[in-house]
Amino acid sequence: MQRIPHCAHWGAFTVLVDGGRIAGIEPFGLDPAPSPILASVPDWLDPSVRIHEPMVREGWLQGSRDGERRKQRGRDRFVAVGWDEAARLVAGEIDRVRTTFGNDSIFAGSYGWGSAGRFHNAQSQVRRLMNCAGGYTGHVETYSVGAGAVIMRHVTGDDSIFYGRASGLDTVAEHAKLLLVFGGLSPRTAQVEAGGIARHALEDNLRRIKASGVRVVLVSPRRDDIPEWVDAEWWPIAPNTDSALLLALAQEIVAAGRHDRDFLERCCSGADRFLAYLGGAEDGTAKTAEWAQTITDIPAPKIRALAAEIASRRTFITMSWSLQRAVHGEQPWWSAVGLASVAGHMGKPGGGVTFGVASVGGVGAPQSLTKAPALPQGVKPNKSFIPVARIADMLLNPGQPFTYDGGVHRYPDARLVYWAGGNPFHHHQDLARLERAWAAPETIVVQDLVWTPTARRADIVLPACSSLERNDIAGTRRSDHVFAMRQAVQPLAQSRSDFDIMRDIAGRLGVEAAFTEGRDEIGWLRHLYEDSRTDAAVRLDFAMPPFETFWEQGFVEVPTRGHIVHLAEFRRDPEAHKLGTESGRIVLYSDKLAALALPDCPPHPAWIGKPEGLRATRAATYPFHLITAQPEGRLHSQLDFGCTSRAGKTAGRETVLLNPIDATRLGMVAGDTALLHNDRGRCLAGVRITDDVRPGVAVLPTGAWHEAIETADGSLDIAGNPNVLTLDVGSSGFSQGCAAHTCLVGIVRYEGNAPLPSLATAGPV
Ligand SMILES: Nc1nc2c(c(=O)[nH]1)N[C@H]1C(S)=C(S)[C@@H](COP(=O)(O)OP(=O)(O)OC[C@H]3O[C@@H](n4cnc5c(=O)[nH]c(N)nc54)[C@H](O)[C@@H]3O)O[C@H]1N2
Ligand SMILES: Nc1nc2c(c(=O)[nH]1)N[C@H]1C(S)=C(S)[C@@H](COP(=O)(O)OP(=O)(O)OC[C@H]3O[C@@H](n4cnc5c(=O)[nH]c(N)nc54)[C@H](O)[C@@H]3O)O[C@H]1N2
Ligand SMILES: [Mo]
Repeated sequence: MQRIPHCAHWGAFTVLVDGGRIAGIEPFGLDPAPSPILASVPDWLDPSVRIHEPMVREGWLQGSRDGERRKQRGRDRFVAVGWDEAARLVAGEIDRVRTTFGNDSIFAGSYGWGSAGRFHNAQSQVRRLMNCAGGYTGHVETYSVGAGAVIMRHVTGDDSIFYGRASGLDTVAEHAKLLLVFGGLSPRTAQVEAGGIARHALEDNLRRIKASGVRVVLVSPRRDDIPEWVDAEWWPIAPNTDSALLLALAQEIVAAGRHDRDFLERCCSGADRFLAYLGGAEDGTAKTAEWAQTITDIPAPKIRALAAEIASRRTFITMSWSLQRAVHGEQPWWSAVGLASVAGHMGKPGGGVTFGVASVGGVGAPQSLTKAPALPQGVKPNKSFIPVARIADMLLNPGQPFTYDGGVHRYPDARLVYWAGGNPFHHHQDLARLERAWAAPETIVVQDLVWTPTARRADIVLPACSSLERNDIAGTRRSDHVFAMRQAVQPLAQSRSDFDIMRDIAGRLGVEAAFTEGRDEIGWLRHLYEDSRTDAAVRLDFAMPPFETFWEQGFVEVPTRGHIVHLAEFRRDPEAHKLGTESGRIVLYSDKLAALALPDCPPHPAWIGKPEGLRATRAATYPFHLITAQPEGRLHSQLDFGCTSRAGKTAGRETVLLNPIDATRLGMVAGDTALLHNDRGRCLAGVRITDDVRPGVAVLPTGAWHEAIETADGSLDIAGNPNVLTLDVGSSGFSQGCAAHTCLVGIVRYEGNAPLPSLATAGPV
């Protein structure tokens, strides 16, 4: 029996290999709470879902770039062509498009999580190749934190408050009296970290917080967003209305004369304008507790009492990334900074705001001080980009202007799309719209392990092998270990590693030497590791072992920075520690935003009504607010066919959570099939009934492999992918982030006889 060290986004583990086959998986010994998803890892090798050989769509081969034939994507047959022909075709398309239309016409943003391996990281590999080949259109920002990231760089100056370098949970148990949780602190999401995680520490931290008697209030449409044993008080807020609650808490503190005048004066800019807005100077409405009650469903007396508590006790606010994945997603985050500034908690131990604690496992956990291994993507020779979630907009509107972060830019005319390691036909909103947009490019290349809905809609499909079938290295700034990901088994069928695929294409474009820099796989791993090791030695005087030792033992621990008190130095001396904002201070009113005069992103934190929400007129037709949370038993759409993902399904389809009151009203019982619908699409889901979800809210996790059938009433997704229902608009004209959580649907009991999705009937059991 061989023991092979390896790592996934949900944790490190040892693969037990016997006679070339996987006999078992053992979680990393130091992990106090290993992720259950580890059990699904061997399912990557299931041949029934894998792409075995390079394939080309028949209609593309026959008609190449013919407009009508492009609409056949997803319906045509595929023809096996072998690697030589596939690589020749792909290199030929890259060369044709760059020569005829210019490199801007190659879209290779290629968003997606791929595997934990930092070398074979598919999107880095694609971009490195494209940079060698003259450039490409890429993307900026992420689906995770589109709106929040853009606004926070203007409010607190950088990424630290939302990417893990702000105050963590470790400071809460020691110093805080009140913990306000907006969204959640859930082991469900914390089990994952991009690039792997050594120790899942959330539950240990929560136990400490509970033991030290910190009062915890959970503001969320779901009670199960925090473990039950934490005994949090649950405030079942109407989704997308948190900024109204936060503004009212701030206003009540101001009205009681208990705001921290010194902090607002010394450390913030524009506080007077913000406070004037709270008091009603702008629109005649003071943002009182009574005002917020009508928007949030939270009773006014509770809001006023909480405001008094915040003013008198050290309060830590955590806010999930989810809250900003919405229309006007800037506002809940900016309002939280506004509240914590008014209360004067920013920069105090156990006080202030951190975004994304437990959204991924590494935020709120100790941060690595070393340079995490990463494949250099090279220098991008051209500037063309889109905000990541504007993909369908780009394809539908070539040459048209869009706004982003205060600038005006133009969408390129994308003729070639190259996607590796991502699954837009799970991750993007309003999939029917994406489907229409998808007919625009002349050629679409998809490089993946498995026949995802995106691979099925490609012209050229390149089979990558899984991380288990190659060597790689894992590690991130949000973890305290670097892990070896050693090859456990041989690549399945004709699949190749991402690097081998790219190297072949690079060779045909005449840029192999620049692409590989003369290194092979192990040469690169050694190089990336040595890069981190040298950095640790020079900068930190920390000795990481030589590559051979690391590779043999499978992991190395790196030094971390614990107990961060974010903005502490700034608070002490704001002049000496200026923030990277327009004023050098925390921005509560932005002159930059005022000059832009955007209708959907005002110059201070504000409540703005939403196009879809429980109070919107549209709710008369579509009465349920749909929350598309991250799935418990898988990572996005990865391993949807795996055992832990399947365990969460209901009779083969994704499970929707409904409150008992709603279920009774709809005449539904557990195990029924629900039809979720709106004017964008329809999908089926199996019903689970729980009072952990507030009335009026339905929760359908993301990631079920989109599978549509045509019915008399139009297209119907039979797997339960919620993105046939979600709204594809930018969070605002400022940030252009993903707004998936702003979505209303109707729900009825499904009486038809739609088939089960293919994954329910094939694959491993
Ligand atoms: N409605 C709604 N939609 C959402 C969200 C939401 O909250 N609500 N959340 C959004 C967020 S935050 C995110 S991050 C996105 C996630 O969206 P994605 O990152 O696109 O989702 P994944 O399923 O992780 O896609 C990764 C793909 O990489 C493939 N893969 C795995 N390993 C390898 C490899 O080694 N090589 C190659 N070439 N491929 C590999 C997998 O098979 C899979 O198809 O979804 C977004 N979509
Ligand atoms: N198991 C698992 N873990 C994951 C992932 C995965 O696919 N699977 N994906 C990872 C990725 S890429 C990301 S970006 C993170 C995302 O991390 P998050 O964005 O934090 O995760 P979500 O599950 O989208 O949302 C968390 C909770 O926020 C609550 N919520 C939603 N809308 C609102 C609102 O308007 N107000 C309030 N108060 N609460 C709201 C919902 O009840 C939801 O359960 O998760 C990561 N972790
Ligand atoms: Mo994400």
